[in-house]
Amino acid sequence: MTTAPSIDAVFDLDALLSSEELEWQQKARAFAQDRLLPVIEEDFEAKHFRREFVKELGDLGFLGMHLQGYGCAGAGAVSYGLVCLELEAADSGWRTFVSVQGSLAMSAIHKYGSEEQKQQWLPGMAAGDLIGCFALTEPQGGSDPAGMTTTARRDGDGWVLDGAKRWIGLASLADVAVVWAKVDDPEFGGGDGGRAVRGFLVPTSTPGFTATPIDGKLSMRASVQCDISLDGVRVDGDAILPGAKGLSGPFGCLNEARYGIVWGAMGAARSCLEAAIERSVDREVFGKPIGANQLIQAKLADMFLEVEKGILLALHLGRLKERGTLTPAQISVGKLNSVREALAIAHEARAILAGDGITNAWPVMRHAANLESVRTYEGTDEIHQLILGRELTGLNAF
Ligand code: TGC
Repeated sequence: MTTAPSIDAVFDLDALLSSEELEWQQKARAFAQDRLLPVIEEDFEAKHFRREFVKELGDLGFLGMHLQGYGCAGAGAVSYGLVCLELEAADSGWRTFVSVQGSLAMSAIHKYGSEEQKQQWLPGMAAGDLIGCFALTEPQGGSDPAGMTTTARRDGDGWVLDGAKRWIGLASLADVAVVWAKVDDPEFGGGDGGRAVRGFLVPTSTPGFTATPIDGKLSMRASVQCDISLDGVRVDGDAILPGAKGLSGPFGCLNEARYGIVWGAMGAARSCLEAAIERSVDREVFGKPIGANQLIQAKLADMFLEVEKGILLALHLGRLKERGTLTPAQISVGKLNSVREALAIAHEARAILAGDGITNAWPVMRHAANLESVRTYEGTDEIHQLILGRELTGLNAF
């Protein structure tokens, strides 16, 4: 816990939020402080994902909280963003869990599923009784989903899925996987490039479905990312998501997850800034606190500017989302800026903490390591630069 003055008091962002939004934020902040922070360093060290927290997150209403009906809270986009910010201030792994469950897996079912599919999966997922994962990225890379090689072959009334996915969050713990694959049947878009991409709801107990946690990660150690093997996985005909036709299906879910990152990364940044301020006040070198030096104050001021600008940008995007006008290019502005600035802040904070900054006595190195994953998933910096480049020039440079 910081003993330095709260940065919240300097720049009164609360004045821009409704009482309902502030309540969601306070609930998430309390969960982060009471449940996550006491154990997160130990879990990061031990590579341990605390499954029991999933139910608690469900009880708090955080899972699929921006969705309507089916046991979901139906909260606004800004409320959801604030929850992402507070969870990621503790650890990116827990914001990632909420994103994968709510923004990816549940959003896919909510946006594109049949009524039966929604009834079957969403209430249990909202409650934290069931876990979902989102299987899009493949071993050769995640930037070009149009090039996926996973296939879904028509087999009588059903489908048979074959292929491999990689970096799939929570897959080894999940009950259901939203698997994106290219279909062969022309009636479903087969043979038409990106339009042949369709989503399938695959219970993870289906024979031929195997999820293996990826070991050796130096980032996101308190959460689980997996390789998935799909080896002749047979599902019924009604496993296909009827409303997702082509790549716009998975991209529509990525928009949701990227939006959460815009907020979440600023939580990690805020945590790093708070650590840097605290240490600046209580560490004395040359007979005075290091924070009394102009060079340190200049760094803190610059870090503070980027945290506050990043949150204001997130808030602007959230208001656009609530109006229904938020575009993919605007989300790219936020994802690119938030993660880039959060990483820069983490690095600057690490330097201010000097040697202590590389230890787990402070959260900074853990945030920096986690943010390397956040920078890479849901569209790398370079992908978002190119999305913006295309927006600005009308020219496709992919
Ligand atoms: P493009 O030709 O631009 O578009 C193809 C179709 O998709 C539509 N579309 C979108 N729809 C909704 N939202 C968006 N953001 C969309 N972007 C494109 C587009 O309108 C078109 O629709 P239609 O109906 O005309 O066919 O496709 P492209 O192949 O040129 O796209 C290029 C690019 C680079 C923008 C795209 O491929 C991209 O965004 N790549 C990055 C993908 C990415 O973020 N991958 C990482 C995923 S992270 C992950 O899988 C792990 S989940 C987290 C976890 O489990 O922990």
